[in-house]
Amino acid sequence: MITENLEVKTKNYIAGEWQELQGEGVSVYNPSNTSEKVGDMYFSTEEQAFEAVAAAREALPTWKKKSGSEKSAVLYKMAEVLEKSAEKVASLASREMGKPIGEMRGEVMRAVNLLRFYAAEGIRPDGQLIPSSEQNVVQYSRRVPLGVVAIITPWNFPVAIPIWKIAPALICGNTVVWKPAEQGVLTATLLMEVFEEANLPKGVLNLVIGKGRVVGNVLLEKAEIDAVSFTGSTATGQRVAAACAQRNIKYQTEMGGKNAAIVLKDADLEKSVPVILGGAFRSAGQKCTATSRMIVEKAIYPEFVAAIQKALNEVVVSEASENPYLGPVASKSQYETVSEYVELARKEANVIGEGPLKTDKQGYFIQPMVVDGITAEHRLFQEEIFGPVAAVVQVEDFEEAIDVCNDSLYGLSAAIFTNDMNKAMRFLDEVDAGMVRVNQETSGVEYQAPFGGMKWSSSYTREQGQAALDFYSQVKTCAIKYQL
Ligand code: UN1
Repeated sequence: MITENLEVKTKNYIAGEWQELQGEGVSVYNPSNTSEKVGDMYFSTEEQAFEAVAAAREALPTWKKKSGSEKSAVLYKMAEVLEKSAEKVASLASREMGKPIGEMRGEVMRAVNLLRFYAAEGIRPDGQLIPSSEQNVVQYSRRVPLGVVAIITPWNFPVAIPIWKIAPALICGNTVVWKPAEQGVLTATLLMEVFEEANLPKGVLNLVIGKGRVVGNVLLEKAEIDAVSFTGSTATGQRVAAACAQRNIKYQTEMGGKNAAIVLKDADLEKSVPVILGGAFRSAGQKCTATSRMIVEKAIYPEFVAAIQKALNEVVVSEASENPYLGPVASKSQYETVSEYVELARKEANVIGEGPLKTDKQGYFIQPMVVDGITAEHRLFQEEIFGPVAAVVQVEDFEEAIDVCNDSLYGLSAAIFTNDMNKAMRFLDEVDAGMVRVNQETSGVEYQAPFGGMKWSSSYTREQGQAALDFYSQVKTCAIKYQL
């Protein structure tokens, strides 16, 4: 068992067996303290990716025949063992990708709850009785599995996102090949060790660690899989969609966002601003649901700016282990990408405020920043930054706020801050986003509700809640004539 603070090493888990990885390793350092080594990543070859798919294929006939309650029992057990190891998983994940430990604990508990939610689906109805137009015919529809599902997950929720894909995939009777993102592979290896204790049947859940261009490529282009669920960048999502469409296999892509918070003139700024900044900056803004645009009615603009400045001074940026409001970004490459936007902001925008940095550790810390003085067409207002940088524009009125909000390639989530019921309802109707909220932050989705975006944010399917069951299954319509 991997124990806290030991350096860990990635391994594959295929057909119920651990597989050591060869080749050149890459050391992983804690983004909160880059002199602390957390572990080593080793990567799979193409052959190993094929082996994982073969294992999942072999396990499929038995797993898909299991009754709902048999599958349910496995998921309940996964929830139990994860809950028991929650602290260990949260601690490693926090050291691997820098999310503050308090948030990481919450994420692990979200995963436990997701496992229980989908475990319960094993004994819920999985079809409908549909009247036939003929006599003496019973007609019904039922969900059946897709087969072998490839699950490709990002690093920003290294525990919750894999689980919100794996749990519904399994309860629907599919077998899984899971490829985590590089910056989450140590956590993935530990999670798999934890799940080993749940006695999953061999080959039902396989972990294959590797590079996108090797393992990802085998899964998308070459191996015999039946579906793909992907969360990550819009550019990669497009490639996933194209590859799957070519092969006519089912896919879902959850991609970027450029989520707006609209602030109307009647908003209670004292209460709203902390909520807006929480949505923008927790997880260092590295959520596809993070607020990165703020659209503010002219009448309260000066008060809004003052409130942002005051609140930003109180934000604590420090190492993830200390449970600050904001930790580092996840990696060197994230640091470099976000820093380019910070430079752009310093050059072309006006910095309203920056949060103070309170650590002496060397890490990938970026002070949260809110800027204005740009138009709604500016790159800072249109491109996904995936870091703690948000931009504000001023609008004349509610109508203009809706237009600016909708003027985006993305449509993942949006929020409005107001007590005006009429405008709040119009916002819910008129904004093109998959998740629309009144007086709540744009991020922090609830696992029991459908989640997904419009426009370039997703492939129109939904994750989580019961909606996930629709993705991980296909419908069969059955009819029996009991008297000819
Ligand atoms: C959340 O806001 O709680 O990758 C979840 C992401 C999203 C999930 C956001 N797919 O950030």
